[in-house]
Amino acid sequence: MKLLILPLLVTACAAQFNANFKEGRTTIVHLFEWRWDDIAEECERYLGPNGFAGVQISPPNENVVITDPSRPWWERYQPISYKICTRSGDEQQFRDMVTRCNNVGVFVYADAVINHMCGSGYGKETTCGSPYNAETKDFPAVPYSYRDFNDGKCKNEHGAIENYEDEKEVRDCRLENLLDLATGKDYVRGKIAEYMNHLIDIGVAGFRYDASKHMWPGDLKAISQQLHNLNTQWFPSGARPFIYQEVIDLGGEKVSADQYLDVGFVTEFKYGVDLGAVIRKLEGKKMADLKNWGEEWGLIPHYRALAFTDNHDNQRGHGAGGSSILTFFEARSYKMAVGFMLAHPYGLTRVMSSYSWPRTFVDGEDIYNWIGPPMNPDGSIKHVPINADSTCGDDWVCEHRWRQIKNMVIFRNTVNFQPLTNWWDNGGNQIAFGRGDKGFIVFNNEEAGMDVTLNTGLPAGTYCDVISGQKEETRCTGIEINVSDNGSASFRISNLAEDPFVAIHVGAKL
Ligand code: QV4
Ligand code: CA
Repeated sequence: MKLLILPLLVTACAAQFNANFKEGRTTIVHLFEWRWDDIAEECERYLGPNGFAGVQISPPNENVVITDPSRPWWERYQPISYKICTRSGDEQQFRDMVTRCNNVGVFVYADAVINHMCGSGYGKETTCGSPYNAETKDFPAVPYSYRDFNDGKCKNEHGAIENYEDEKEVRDCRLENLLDLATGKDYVRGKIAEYMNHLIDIGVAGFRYDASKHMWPGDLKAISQQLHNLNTQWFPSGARPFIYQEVIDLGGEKVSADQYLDVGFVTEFKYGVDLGAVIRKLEGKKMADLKNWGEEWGLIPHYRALAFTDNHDNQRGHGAGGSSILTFFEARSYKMAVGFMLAHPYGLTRVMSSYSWPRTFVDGEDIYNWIGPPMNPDGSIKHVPINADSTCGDDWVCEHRWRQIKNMVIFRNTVNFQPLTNWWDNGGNQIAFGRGDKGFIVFNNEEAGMDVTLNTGLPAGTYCDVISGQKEETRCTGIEINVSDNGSASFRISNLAEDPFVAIHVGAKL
């Protein structure tokens, strides 16, 4: 009997770390601030056909309306209730999106803002008209009352987190003065689980737990255990919601990412900070140093890591990351960083899809980092127009539609489960590596040209470089690379190239 139980336990405990991706898919795209109807369209016309595994969506629950400044993106991180009712759409549009995305194998990961409700000092308007009173801590649409907040537990006189060295303060006081939910209370845990179960029953595959650093791991575990199995219309019976927790840990704080590893995956913020520094060549860092990229750089275990180059916070100076973070504003370097991330075996990858704003630094601070998504005069979020050349219109950046990034998502799918092989570097900023016998990538981040013959590990043949072009029917619209019988190939990459890196894989073999 004992023998029988062991395998069941193993599968049960491993289940919460399973992203539930469709076979052969690997990468989540964060369609930041997109409307539900546009996401449904994007799943069917682009994400499904190009092998994206999932979409992270902005918080779907009712939030406060902030008019000063005018509709900042961060108003969606100030919940009023758990009604599915925001500028992205209502519950019907949400259901339609989840169904249409699931039907094409692109699963939905919801941004769950469960540590807190709103801050104080904003007007009475909300995205769904629910009444609330931040001063008396009344949220009748949940309902929550003053009894459901941590103020009694917070030991400092202001009620807001001041000392990040005190792990009790970090969890039990208010982040940015946002009303801190008593996630230790059964009633509050029950309301949060009820909200997430509503989303799970609609078809959602998992959650980003927002501000996890500010909740006790035990509370998160207790809440997660109350979650339903996934909807069997799209997922195998017994499938568990995938959890990835936002914990900003660049080291040196009492609260660290490893305290959360048995609850679920954890966002690895060091990834974008360190990779950005290498590609920007800060403090003498060079790409050859990436030979041991991963846990040896102090990153969390790869089998629990949500890897990303930038996110909606640190692309605009919020949260952690600082000046080394690469974003779409530094497009050439950004594509190299995203290309490296998608080629390297470390972690579960998420790519950012942004909207642009007039970034303006005054005394080192971007004074427009609050600007929200493209907006109509009535305050609604604009639809995402798709241009004839498949880029997005208005201020939507759509990095996920950039040929180099989309093709590297396909590269990652093609080389999935293959080890890192055939590492080569010139001791400086020229590197190359393969993924078994499925793919190979070469970077030239030097100020000089590159002309080398390398062992790719790939079968002989002619390959299309998926960075300078792509395979369309039987032809290559970019550079062709000939791999000889012994697996070697020559790579010539000018340092003046539009994108100074080359990637080939067996799916792009002519
Ligand atoms: C400030 C002061 C308060 C004061 C208040 C008066 O801090 O003391 O009482 O003004 O109005 C917004 C404002 C902020 C304001 C706060 C409360 O920017 O100035 O407080 O509202 O009114 C996003 C933004 C925040 C924003 C928040 C809520 O980044 O600026 O605060 O939404 O609208 C840490 C955490 C990490 C967090 C990161 C940003 O460990 O978890 O900070 N990241 C996540 C999300 C992030 C979001 C939150 C958490 C909060 O990724 O987008 O913050 O849900 O590192
Ligand atoms: Ca808290």
